[in-house]
Amino acid sequence: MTKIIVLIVGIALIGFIIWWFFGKHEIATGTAKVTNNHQDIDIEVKGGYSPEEVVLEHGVPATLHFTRKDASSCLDHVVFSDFGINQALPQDKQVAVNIDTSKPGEYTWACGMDMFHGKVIIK
Ligand SMILES: [Cu+2]
Repeated sequence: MTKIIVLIVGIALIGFIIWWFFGKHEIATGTAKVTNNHQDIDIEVKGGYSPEEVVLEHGVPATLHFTRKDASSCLDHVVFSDFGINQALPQDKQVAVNIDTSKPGEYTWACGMDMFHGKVIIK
């Protein structure tokens, strides 16, 4: 009996590992809303970024509104190295980060310790 249980647990564990490494992990993508030649999108910061991929329109001034709901100090800064931005995110406060959309491309952002990441895609 014990052998069967060990076998089942073993198979379940292998299945989990395969799923973890090879399964498709969906990335939440959000598209900014454009109103009066300005685009805005809200990003929740809680154990990561949601959405963690943001699509912006090229040439339209953009603002990302970050709200940190996570108490961990890990996420208390957001860094856009391509734009020279290092913005503090006080907990439960919405913080606006303006993004220069003049050049199409992909730009990543990260937490202050470079552990959590997100991406801005300017099309
Ligand atoms: Cu961090």
